[in-house]
Amino acid sequence: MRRMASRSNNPNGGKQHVIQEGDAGRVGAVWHLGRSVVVVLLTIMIAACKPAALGNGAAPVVRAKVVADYPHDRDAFCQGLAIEGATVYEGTGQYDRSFLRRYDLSTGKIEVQMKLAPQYFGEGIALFGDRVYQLTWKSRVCFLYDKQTLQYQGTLRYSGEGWGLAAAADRLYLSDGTSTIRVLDPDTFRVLDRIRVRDGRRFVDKLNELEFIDGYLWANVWYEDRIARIDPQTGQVVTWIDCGHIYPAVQRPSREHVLNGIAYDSASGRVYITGKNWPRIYEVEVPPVR
Ligand SMILES: [Ca+2]
Repeated sequence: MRRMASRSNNPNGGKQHVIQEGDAGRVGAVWHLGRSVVVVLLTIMIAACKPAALGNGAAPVVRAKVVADYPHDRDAFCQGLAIEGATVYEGTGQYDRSFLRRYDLSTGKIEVQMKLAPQYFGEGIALFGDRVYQLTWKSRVCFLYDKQTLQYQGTLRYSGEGWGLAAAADRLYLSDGTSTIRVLDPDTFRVLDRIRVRDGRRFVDKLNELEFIDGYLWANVWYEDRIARIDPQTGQVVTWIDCGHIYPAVQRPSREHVLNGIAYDSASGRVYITGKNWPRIYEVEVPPVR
């Protein structure tokens, strides 16, 4: 039995060895598992109970279903995603590596790309009118570009940090890593309102990339594989959308490569998601709000 570990092709021999021994299936062996294995089992049990821990008025969980997938640049540290028809707009982050680019959904071929000056860390983007808006993380400026040429058109200023941005018919929504979403006038960035996002009675923070879809605000949560579908009138999470199976964390080269892109093409009704340095953009179907 002890040789099972060496027969496996898992390069992480140490971890695999512990799991294999615990799987011996003999009652006597259980007493020799040791405290560390018990801790591991307890951790797994607690993790398995996590959705139930959302109880006490918490929103139900639904699962996103992948129906198609498209190329995504593995060097793109996605911070903002917007899609219209066959055209993708993506803003990326990191200092001296931040871009705004427009490319073809099917081929991934870049049509236009603008690089930010090295002192700017790009964040969320949104399409509004004939412009693209691009936030910066800590510089408190939002850059405006022409949607076709991506030529720079101007700058709007805001306080605090910029994380995600989404456009509705007459307003923009801005996240900043807290549980508060600011509602902004698209022309002036004047704050029209603030939404505190709650799941039951619990505030939900680390809200990141945003998209406004069918009257709801969708926000993925930093370092989590789930998307909150939020009622923008009340701030209540009405549904959690589980995306953990789409590009599982164990397949990612870095724990920084999190889900961080939501896009909605209102003409077709299609929803797309991707993440930081993910290999694909996924078109998903999600059950509607009941
Ligand atoms: Ca988006």
